[in-house]
Amino acid sequence: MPSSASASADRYTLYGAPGSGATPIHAALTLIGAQVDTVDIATWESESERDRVASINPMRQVPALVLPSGEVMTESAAILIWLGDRYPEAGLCPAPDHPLRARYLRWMVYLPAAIYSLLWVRDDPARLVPDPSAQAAMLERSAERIAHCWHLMDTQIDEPAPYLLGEKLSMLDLYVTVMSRWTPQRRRFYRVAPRMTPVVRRVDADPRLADFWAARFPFTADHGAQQN
Ligand SMILES: N[C@@H](CCC(=O)N[C@@H](CS)C(=O)NCC(=O)O)C(=O)O
Repeated sequence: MPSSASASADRYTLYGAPGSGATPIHAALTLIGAQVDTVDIATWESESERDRVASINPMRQVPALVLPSGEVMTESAAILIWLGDRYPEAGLCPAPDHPLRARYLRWMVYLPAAIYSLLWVRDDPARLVPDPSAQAAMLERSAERIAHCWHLMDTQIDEPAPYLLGEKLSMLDLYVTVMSRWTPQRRRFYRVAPRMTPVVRRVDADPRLADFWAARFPFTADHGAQQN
């Protein structure tokens, strides 16, 4: 996957944190070969962390990406789609007129709509469920819902060959690989999404991303690459 001259001249600032929704974006920029300055803010940990990103993203969330033009972009799927289109030579998405484009957009939007949005509910349960005694049920049910959404995707996606959209690794593979390490984590994902399992393991083991994973989202016993 060659990096073009224009890609290596482009410089981005990525607000995120290791393991956050900034991770697939950072992985994509690594494959693209663009320069990335990172600002690590673990928004899910505290109000004071969220305050740190408020001037960049009034939603007080990461990821947020400052583009070479100076414009700020938020929304992980939109950023990944935009980067894929901006650097076609990286081959990380089907072109707008490609037969796989509809499938690509469908699943790129499904992930934040059906799954990622539930993380906000879980990150600080008191925001929606003030009664502490009710929070455990909400956490359990939202984890079940996420697992079910992975299962529904798994049953509808074509048999991966070898990636989710066929021969080429795409933004969709990067997105699923990172999100499948979040709650309810890989052990559960492997059970509910057996067709996508070899894909995420393949992306975990991609030699072009080995240094990146080690530095920005090291594998652990809870969501590691080797876990069954
Ligand atoms: N729709 C956003 C969701 C971003 C999001 O939920 N980010 C998490 C971190 S991975 C966050 O900042 N959470 C802070 C909070 O719970 O308010 C996207 O797709 O980028």
